[in-house]
Amino acid sequence: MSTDAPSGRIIWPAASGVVAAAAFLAVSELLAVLFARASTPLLAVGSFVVDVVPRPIKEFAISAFGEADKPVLLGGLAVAALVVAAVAGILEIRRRGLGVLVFAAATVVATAAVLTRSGTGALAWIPPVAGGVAGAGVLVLLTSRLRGWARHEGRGPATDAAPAAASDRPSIASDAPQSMARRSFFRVAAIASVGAVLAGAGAAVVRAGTSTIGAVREALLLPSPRSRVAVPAAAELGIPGLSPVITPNADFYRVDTALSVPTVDPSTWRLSIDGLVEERMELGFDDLVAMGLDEYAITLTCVSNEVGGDLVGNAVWLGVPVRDVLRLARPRASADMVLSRSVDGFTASTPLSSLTDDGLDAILAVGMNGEPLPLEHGFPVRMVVPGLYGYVSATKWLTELRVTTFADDEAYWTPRGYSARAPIKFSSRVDTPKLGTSVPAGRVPIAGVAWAQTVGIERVEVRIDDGAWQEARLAEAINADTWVQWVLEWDAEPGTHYLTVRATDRAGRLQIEEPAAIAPDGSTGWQRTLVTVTDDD
Ligand SMILES: Nc1nc2c(c(=O)[nH]1)N[C@H]1C(S)=C(S)[C@@H](COP(=O)(O)O)O[C@H]1N2
Ligand SMILES: [Mo]
Repeated sequence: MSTDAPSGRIIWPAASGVVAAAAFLAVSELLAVLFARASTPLLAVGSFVVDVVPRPIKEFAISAFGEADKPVLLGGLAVAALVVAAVAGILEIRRRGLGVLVFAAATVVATAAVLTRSGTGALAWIPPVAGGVAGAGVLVLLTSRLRGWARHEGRGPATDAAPAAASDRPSIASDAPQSMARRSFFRVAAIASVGAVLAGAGAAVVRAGTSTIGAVREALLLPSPRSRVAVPAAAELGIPGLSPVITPNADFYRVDTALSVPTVDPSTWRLSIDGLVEERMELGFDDLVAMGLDEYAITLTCVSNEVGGDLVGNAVWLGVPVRDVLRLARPRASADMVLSRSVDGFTASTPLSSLTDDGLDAILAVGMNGEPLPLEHGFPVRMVVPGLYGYVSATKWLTELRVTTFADDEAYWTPRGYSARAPIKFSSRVDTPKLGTSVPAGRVPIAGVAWAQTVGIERVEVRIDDGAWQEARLAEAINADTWVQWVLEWDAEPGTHYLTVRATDRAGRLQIEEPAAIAPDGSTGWQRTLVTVTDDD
């Protein structure tokens, strides 16, 4: 029987490569539990890719996959790793050492990715290097078994080119050594695969068991706020399809560069306030909370929000004014910026005055809508600054406030095509009727939200087709830092209609009509949506 012989086959060498790669991943996962939580090669390489991909690709990923952009990236990397592994297996059987070279290269890439992550310890190189050694070892072992299998098929002496290149008809060499050699290959492959699965599962179990931050958060009891936000009943119009005035945590948009949500234990969390200050300071979580907590309603907006988009949300945050915290360290007069840093290396550049001006409620938040911050929204402490896009202000998993200058320091997004300073461009959005839906003729509420953080919305107007602008009814605003709901009752006539919406802020400025892309400092334009009105009755 030659149908299951390895000769001329690609399958078994490729499979050897894949099993070896599984050993690579499993061993590095397992060791990462001990030496460096963030240092599994796949995650580190993924994060590296996130940091280096050009802006248009990142924008495409966010718009095409939305919240699924991270799983898609990791899945894509896994597929790429699988292909490379298979190729390494095939190369190794063709020429001893070639496949090992591929594993060595992968080890170098993974180690570099791990070491360039922020917050990695001195031993972070161990998981990828040990994984690489394990993977290469398994590959060599499996390839030698494949050679043995080929040899016993009577291909003559195994050479480096043996199984794949051999094309003679099999000799009548006895079947026994051949099947023994074959069994030997499958035995090693099975042991390696089972070992990899066990090691990987073991790592996952240990991780789940020790990743208790979710439980720590559940158990965390924050003191009652000294003052609460009163959400007026008239702030909520209660129209079906209209965004609730307070966005529930589960529905709040999420944007960040973190492939795995950082786990930060409040009991060991430290915030350092350094740079251009008279006195460097360090605060623990209890110190921060002891400064006294108040509630603040603030609408957060992402610079990546297109006109009409949903990367905007409103929450009641619980926190401490940043100015009170900065005051402890006494910033020098020469400073004009605070570079806030996350445990995962993300940074944001915020004008110092946006944090210290008395009229502005820039806060270090520990709570969101009556709960401790959700893990993916920055637990245990994040910044929230009214009036600035998130990427220049809303650092999650905060660990450092570095008082500095725009001339001396730049933030994560600055060399990646976004402005160092980015006040929110005020905007308005239609929530209902939804774009492309149809509604029955008659009374139809056109409703949405509008925001102009720190200033407030004065007026929202809607135009149907090319008609006159009609003033919408505004709900009561919670404050000038939050969005406000609006509604216009419309006598909808059958046919298709264009709806256009625009806002005016309390400084008397009209929303910018000219469309602008999200880069470098936020989109502009008036949202225009198409609605079909059906003649039902
Ligand atoms: N650590 C960290 N903080 C971050 C980011 C990030 O990538 N990493 N992204 C910022 C951006 S671009 C925005 S719009 C807000 C989004 O906050 P959310 O995910 O809680 O809605 O977080 C900001 N804070
Ligand atoms: Mo953002």
